[in-house]
Amino acid sequence: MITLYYAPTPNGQKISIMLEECGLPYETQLVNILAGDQFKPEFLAISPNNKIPALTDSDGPDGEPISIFESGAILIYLAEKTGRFLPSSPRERMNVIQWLMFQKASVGPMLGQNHHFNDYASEQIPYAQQRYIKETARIYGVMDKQLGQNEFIAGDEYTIADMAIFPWVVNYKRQSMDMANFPNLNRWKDTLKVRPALRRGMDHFIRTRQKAMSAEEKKTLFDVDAKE
Ligand SMILES: N[C@@H](CCC(=O)N[C@@H](CS)C(=O)NCC(=O)O)C(=O)O
Repeated sequence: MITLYYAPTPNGQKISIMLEECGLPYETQLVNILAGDQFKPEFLAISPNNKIPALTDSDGPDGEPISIFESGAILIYLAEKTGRFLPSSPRERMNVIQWLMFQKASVGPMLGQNHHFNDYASEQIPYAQQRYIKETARIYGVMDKQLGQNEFIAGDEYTIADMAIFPWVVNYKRQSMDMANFPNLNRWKDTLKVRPALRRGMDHFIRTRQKAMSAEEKKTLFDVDAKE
């Protein structure tokens, strides 16, 4: 059995999308990152960086159990397990992996900082707010250009790289992005959002997501020193 350690955030949704797209049976273990579940020893044993998502599979390689953290690694694992959404030819496979790495190194971290300084931070820091809005626009521009020449982010097939990026781009309003400036990215977003499996993945436990964080929850999530 596959167990997904999950919270309904973009990094969690990447994996619920992939599991739904593959039709794999799985159970979900909710990790309440606002209450500090990610710091519990039993969770740190499978996710030492105290972040969701993580995944365990009782039927891993050679039939032995495996546990994995980092969403990119989990997506590659599931793609290899099922033979889906990651081409097998070396050139095409590397193309998908480079766009997946781009998501992990640029889209997630920079858009995450955009959310942090423009939404969660209790202080207004204009330099940081603008820095991450500009960086978001630059990254949207990179994707828009790529999608001007390709149907999907890594070519003409829907892959794990698209699944990794989609849950971030649907937050474009929160990131102060105007999709009219990114018509190819907008076309891609609108094509993907009607996929039933992607919708199920995006909606997975979405009702448990709260609208606003309390001061105590912000301290749990952002004030690392407070936990020492
Ligand atoms: N690089 C990680 C990032 C995961 C991540 O940032 N997860 C956030 C939620 S979206 C989290 O669990 N935060 C809890 C914390 O930082 O304490 C991945 O791609 O899996």
